[in-house]
Formats: sequence, C-alpha cells, structure tokens
Amino acid sequence: MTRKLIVSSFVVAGISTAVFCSPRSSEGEPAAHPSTAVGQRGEGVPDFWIRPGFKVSLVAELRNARFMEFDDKGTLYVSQPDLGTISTFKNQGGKYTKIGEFTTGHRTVHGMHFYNGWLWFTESGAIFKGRDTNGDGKADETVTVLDNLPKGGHWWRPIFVTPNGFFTSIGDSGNINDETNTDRQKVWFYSLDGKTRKLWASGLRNTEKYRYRPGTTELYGADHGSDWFGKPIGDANGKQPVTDLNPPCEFNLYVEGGFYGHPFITGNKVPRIEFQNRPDIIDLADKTIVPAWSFGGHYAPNGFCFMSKNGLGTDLVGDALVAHHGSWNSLKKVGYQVERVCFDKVTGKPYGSQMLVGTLSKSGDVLGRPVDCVEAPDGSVFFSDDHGGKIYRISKAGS
Ligand SMILES: [Ca+2]
Ligand SMILES: [Ca+2]
Repeated sequence: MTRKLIVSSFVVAGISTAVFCSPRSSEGEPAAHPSTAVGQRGEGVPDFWIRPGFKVSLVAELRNARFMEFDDKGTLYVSQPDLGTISTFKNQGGKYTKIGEFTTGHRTVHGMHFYNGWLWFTESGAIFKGRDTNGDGKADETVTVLDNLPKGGHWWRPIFVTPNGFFTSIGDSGNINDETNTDRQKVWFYSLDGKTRKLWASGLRNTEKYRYRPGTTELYGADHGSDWFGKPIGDANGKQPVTDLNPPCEFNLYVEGGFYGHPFITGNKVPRIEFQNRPDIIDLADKTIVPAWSFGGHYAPNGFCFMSKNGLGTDLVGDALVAHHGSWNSLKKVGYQVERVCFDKVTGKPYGSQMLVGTLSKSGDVLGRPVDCVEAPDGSVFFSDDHGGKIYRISKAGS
C-alpha cells in the first residue's frame, strides 16, 4: 500500500515537471494544430500547422521514407526499410531527384551515418559500410562490419561513427521486458573494425539515432517511452487517463556507464507499476539518469538533428529539431510534429521546446508522420514522412 502511494506521488510529480513552450489545451497537451497564424506552405504541402517565420516545402517523394543522411558532396541518402533499399537523391533547383539505389536487398535497413567517405548503415542483426566511388549514387564497394547481432523487436537501428569507434544499440524486444542480461536495452561502443566493444550505457527502450551536440562529445538520443503505463491499476483500452500522459518520451544525454531506467523506471525516476515490488526499486530509481528533456507521452521521437548552421536563424544554432512519429497508445492523437528543443547557449542544456511543424489537420487527420530530421548543406532542415512518402524542407519564411 505504502509503495502504491509513493508511485502515485511520483506520477503526479512527473506530470507537473513537464514543460511545454507551446500553448496547452485544457487536456494538458499542447494543441496539435493551434488556431494561430501559420507560416508559409509551399506547393504540394498539406494543411500542416507551420510556426510563423518558417516555410515548409516539398522536396522529394518516395515510399517508406525513414532515415536520411547527406554525404560531403550533397548527395541525400534515404533508407526505405520495407523495400530494403537506400535511395540516393541530388539537388536539382531545390527539388531532390532520385539518381539511384545506393544499396538494395537489405530489408529493415534503417539508421545511417556518413563518415570519412563511407556510408555506414544498419539492418536487423547487422551493420555495413559502403561507398560510391564514381558518383552515380550506387555503392561500388560494401563491407560487412558486424553480423550475427540479435534480430527483431525494436531491432538494431542506430549508428553513429566517431574517430575512435561507433555507437550503436538495440532496444527492447517488446514493451517492458527485463532484458538486463542480454545485448538489448544498451548502447554499445565498438572499435571501427567491429572486433571489440564496450558497454556505454543501459536502461533504454528504443533509441533510433545518436549524434554529438555540436562542438562537444555529448552523445544525445531520443528514447521512446513505454506503453500501457496505467494498465496494472485499471486503465483499459478506451479509458486510460493514466496511460495517456505517461510515461514521457525522453531526450537523453547518454554518458559512459549511465543507467537510464528502462524497463523498471520511467522519466523523472517514476517506477513502472509492474516493478514497484522489486526489492531494489528504490536503488534503481536512485541510479537512473533522468531525461535531459522530456517529451510528451507517446510522441515517439525517432530521428533528430542538431543545428550547426544558420539556415533557420542564429537563435536556432545549437538547438535540436526532433521528428516525432506520433502516438498510437493515446486516446487523443499526440506527437505528430517536428519539435524544436532549445539549448541554452551558456549552459549547453535544454531549456524549452516548441512545435515547428504539426502534421495533424485541424480536424485531427494524420497528414504526415515525421521520422527523421537532417540538416541540409544550405542549413535548412529536411524531415521525412513515412506516412505520405514525402521529404519536406523547413526554411525561413521568405527564403
Ligand atoms: Ca557507384
Ligand atoms: Ca529513461
């Protein structure tokens, strides 16, 4: 009984500490499509909500557009996991035209990172790197870096390469499984040849992309919160006041040796009710590193990018743009947006956030499901949409 009371007070504390800069509706969530003036909408862009001062343009169309990456020549790579293909695009007067398929036959292909002439990429159970030596958009050489990795569930997705090795991970095989003694729910740091590795961090649910904050070696990633938080105390399909707002999705700063709570502890050290009777639950909460920034529950943040250029204005340099895929386990559709996380230029920490582009219509229809954000060579930001099969550019209004 005492434990239950403790959990309840943690839940309340978790809700009250969430900070949103955008307007909030009476339900406690920021409005999905605020009835304010909107920014500029280019030709072919649906009825998105766009923050005044910004413009959204359609730059490419392709089915199942998931993660994106630019190389040093301005070639855009887009992974299409259902097709097993990475397609390549070139800028032709602002529109991106497909020039080829960098690789195909890699069903579930997902995260990518271009590093030192090679495009590294993942699929369920394996990591590869390939390179295009004659500029036709097709890989001329592909090397298997790792195979025989665990497959399935939240599969092997992210890759981030540094001079000393690469970060990668695999998430939970389901919702809240205790997979402490497996490769899952952990960030691994491998040597560049894939032969040795060390554990970097643990206690994540599903983080699909890692990047350093510009000018630092601070490793950031967005982690999905778990589902059905309130089920053990009576939330049921269709009536889920606890589950709808809990737990938060997380923007985490993954430090070496850090523990991030999952599956036992959520958000700001709130135990999952299923694990509250573990004798070590308070110790687990004690060692959990809380999110650097909390997103709304069920937003499902996938990819993100940090702004290193001035394309959206000097005040956004150093901020992150996060692509939220949007909810399924919430009665009201939430998420469905590209959100700016503002970083304090003095402390280097997040201090606020705001929706830049909302992808629900005024009547709540899904117009797009953002998957990834990437900074283009000109400093604008592209986001992918695997619902509509589109890639959009966010730029300054009037540009
Ligand atoms: Ca080639
Ligand atoms: Ca966590």
